[in-house]
Amino acid sequence: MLKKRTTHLADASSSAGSESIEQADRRSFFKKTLAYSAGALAAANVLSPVKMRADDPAIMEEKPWGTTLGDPVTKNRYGIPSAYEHNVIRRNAQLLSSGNWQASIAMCPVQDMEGILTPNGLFFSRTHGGVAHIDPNEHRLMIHGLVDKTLVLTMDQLKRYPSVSRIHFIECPANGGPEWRGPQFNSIQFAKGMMSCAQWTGVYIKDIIKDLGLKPNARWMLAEGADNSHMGRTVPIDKVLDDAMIVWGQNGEALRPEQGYPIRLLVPGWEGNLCVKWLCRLEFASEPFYAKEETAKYTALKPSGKAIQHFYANEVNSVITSPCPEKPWTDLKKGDIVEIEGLAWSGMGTIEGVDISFDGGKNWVEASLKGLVLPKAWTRFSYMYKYEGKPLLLSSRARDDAGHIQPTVKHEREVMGVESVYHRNGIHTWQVTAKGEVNNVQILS
Ligand SMILES: Nc1nc2c(c(=O)[nH]1)N[C@H]1C(S)=C(S)[C@@H](COP(=O)(O)O)O[C@H]1N2
Ligand SMILES: [Mo]
Repeated sequence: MLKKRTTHLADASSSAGSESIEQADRRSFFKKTLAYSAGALAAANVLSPVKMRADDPAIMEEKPWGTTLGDPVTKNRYGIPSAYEHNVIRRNAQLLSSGNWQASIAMCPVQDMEGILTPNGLFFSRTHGGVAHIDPNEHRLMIHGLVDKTLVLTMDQLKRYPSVSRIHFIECPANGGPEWRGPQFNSIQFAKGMMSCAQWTGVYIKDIIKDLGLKPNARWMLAEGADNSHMGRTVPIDKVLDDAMIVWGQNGEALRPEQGYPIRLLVPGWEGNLCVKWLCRLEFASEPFYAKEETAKYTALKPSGKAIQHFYANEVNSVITSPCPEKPWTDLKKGDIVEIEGLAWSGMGTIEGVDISFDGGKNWVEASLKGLVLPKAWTRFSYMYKYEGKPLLLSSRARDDAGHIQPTVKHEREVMGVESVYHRNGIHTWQVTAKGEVNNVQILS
């Protein structure tokens, strides 16, 4: 009986035939990884022995919050985070600012994010002419050009279209851009903080178009902002009719002024600069054209001196958020079980898997994806690791369901050189020292 079953199994696997060895290996490898993780958890401690003192004042003493009344519920009409979280803030760097704080960027504290949604007060903020504060009653959206019916909408009229809510990241294509020539910041916030992820509520432009009618020669859509920069961007019509949205809601409330209140364009997965904030005009046209030539679009400079002109989707990418320079492992003891966590994202699809390397990319193990796994959204990954107090080169490598995988830094440099600013998605590595400190490094071999 047993023999027969064994034979049967062998037959089944050989008859699968076309299944690649790599896949089969990956599967059995994955099983082993799971077994290890579970075993490690049973055998070791997530926390090293915790010393408790009977006279610990945190246990023994009455605290003011337990002996006096708290605030009345009427105190904070709009709630704010605990005062003890005062370090969890957006940060800006002189290096990323062209000499003033209006044409600048405030980076998201990626190291402090929980789950996949960025709280609105911490969403990264990039402005070319400062944050506009628009009175929605005085704001209109004009839709014109190659449409059958021109419209000028009030905000109330726009919101009469059936709304949808979608979770998507926005990433400036310059995220990590200062680091083409090598690490610049010993910080995840500065190295990777030009991105955030939110649940956006608004209307698909294709649904408005059903109402307006599009002329057959409409190939491009210009979007213009009402802020001081009057930023204009053009988006190809296929993307517009696929999943571009006009949004007014962000994580359950109105957009924040920093995100373009009262409305912005959302072009899921594509360069953040296309997501025009304080949106006031959409024009459909047969040719790509730009409100201001110099702010028209980002291009990618190649070693040949030529630039890639139309370069829209943010490529598959990932970064380990714990540990990172801001969240080192200096408190760990040998034998501790620790969770390695990170974020992966792709503007071209859904994250399919993330691998982790402890030796700078020579060997890889598969992490597990945690929580919601959605297209063009931050995806959290996790790996339980037994800390050994050894130096590590800790890297993550994501792949998406469109078949893309992150390149090595070496490969990326071979193809793109180091002169570009945009679209860096090479494998990111943290050096973990024997003491558990974490440094930003690049592996060039
Ligand atoms: N009107 C307007 N829209 C804009 C910008 C701007 O300066 N003005 N900055 C763009 C850039 S470069 C990026 S990366 C994203 C950033 O979106 P966020 O500030 O909500 O993070 O907004 C884009 N939309
Ligand atoms: Mo940007």
